Amino acid sequence: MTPRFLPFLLSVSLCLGRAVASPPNVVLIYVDDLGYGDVSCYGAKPGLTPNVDRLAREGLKFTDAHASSATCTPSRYAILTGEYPWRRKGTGILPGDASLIIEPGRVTLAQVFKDAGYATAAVGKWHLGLGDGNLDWNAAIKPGPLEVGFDECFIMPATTDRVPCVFVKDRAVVGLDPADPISVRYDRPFEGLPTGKANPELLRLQASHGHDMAIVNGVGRIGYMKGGAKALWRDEEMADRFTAAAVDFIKRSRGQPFFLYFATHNIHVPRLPHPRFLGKSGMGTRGDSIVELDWIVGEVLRTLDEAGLAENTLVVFTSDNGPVVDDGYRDDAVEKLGDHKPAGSFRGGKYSKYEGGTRVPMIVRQPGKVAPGETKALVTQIDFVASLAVLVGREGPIATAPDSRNQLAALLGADGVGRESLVEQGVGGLAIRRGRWKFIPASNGPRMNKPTNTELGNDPAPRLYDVEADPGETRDVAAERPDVVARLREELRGASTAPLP
Ligand code: NG6
Ligand code: CA
Repeated sequence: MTPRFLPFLLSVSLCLGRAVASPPNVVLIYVDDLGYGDVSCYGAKPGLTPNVDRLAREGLKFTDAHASSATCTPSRYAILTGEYPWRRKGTGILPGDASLIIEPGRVTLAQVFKDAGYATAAVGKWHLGLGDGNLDWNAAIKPGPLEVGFDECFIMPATTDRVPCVFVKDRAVVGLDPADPISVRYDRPFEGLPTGKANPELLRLQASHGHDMAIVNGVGRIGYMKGGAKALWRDEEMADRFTAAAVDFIKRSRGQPFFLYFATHNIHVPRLPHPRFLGKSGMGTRGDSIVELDWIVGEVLRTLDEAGLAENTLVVFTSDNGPVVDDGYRDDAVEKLGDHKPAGSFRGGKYSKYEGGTRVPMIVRQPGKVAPGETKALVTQIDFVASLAVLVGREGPIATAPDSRNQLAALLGADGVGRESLVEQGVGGLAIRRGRWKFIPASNGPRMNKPTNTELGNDPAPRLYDVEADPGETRDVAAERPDVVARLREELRGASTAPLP
């Protein structure tokens, strides 16, 4: 090679080096209560979810991906911190007036991106608490998402069925009239205001269990609130509002790397999709909420296409816990379920230690980077922090994410095995997966979550299942394989009692 070519070659290779090293934008679509079998590409009836199916066609579909837990707050804590939630007190399902449970300054998933120069935003469901005690909803709402790595947010504080039923943008309630301040509490009603319990005649959606406190938009909620009339959300518009915020962030962030945490309120109860989706699924409002969710996914994909960002954006689609049919309202979900199987072939669902509790749909797409297909790799959302840190070029371990491991190769499809083992959290305890084995220790907890009619996986005898041969966890093989039982019992004990860093 003659020396005069060197500068040219050097600049080409530097350019290529930069192009190869240039990390993609990341859009994480985090769905609420979507079960393994709830979308067509995972076994629901054809045509229900064309946009999610497109994602699966163009991306990598996981068949053994897990949320950390079978309910919302702990799974969200895990995906954002990289720490198993059961290591900390206070990480169960939070009321809407709870304080923030992620310590400000921690290296969260959002902070990883922020430190790498990304613009970061949280849109949709939060449910990780806000403030640090006695929060005044009429003043600056902090600490919150902006103190744990997000540049901006447009969120609902807790769940669709918990007060306060308002949107929070950055640190303020959207549309709040100072002359009509908001008060929120969970311990007793506000005098003079109707409740679902005292005034069921005011409800347009009856509760099947709980949900009998404040009445907002004719729907009984959990918790009590007063004031803020102009700021109250309208349930039927929530998908449009959140989608508009997500689309706006993507469009504004074009030209710089960005991370969008888009946590949909679909398909949690109360299921009140926009009227344009009513009747579209033929499965009642739970199915219609899935159709609305699919529209949301379509809007995100369309925005990326139109902005020319599809190639350089890693889209991750997954859910915070397994499915539930009746979660507290008399919508028509049970009656109209038909032969739809929300948890696919898995046992249990939301709240449960069986696979239906944490095994969720997960699709990863980046055209040209992630080869389309299907993978059996065992993966967990807890590993997003460490894995995506590697994606954006961060070096060194993250001390506050002790359970998060670099599984980037599995997430991008290069490694078809993934983790050797992971811990699953149901209501009332833990279970462990190692390869094909699933061990559930003995537990005297209730067998059923009665109101939702879900098997919890609590059993006075320890159980062992071969989930490869028997995905439905129907045949206990503990007596046949005492060696595996002993090994997994020990491993779970070790993992759950390991000292905190
Ligand atoms: C339960 C609620 C349920 C749902 C759940 C949290 C009752 C009877 N049940 O306590 O409706 O809100 O909490 O769901 O109130 S999660 O997906 O946010 O974890
Ligand atoms: Ca949930």
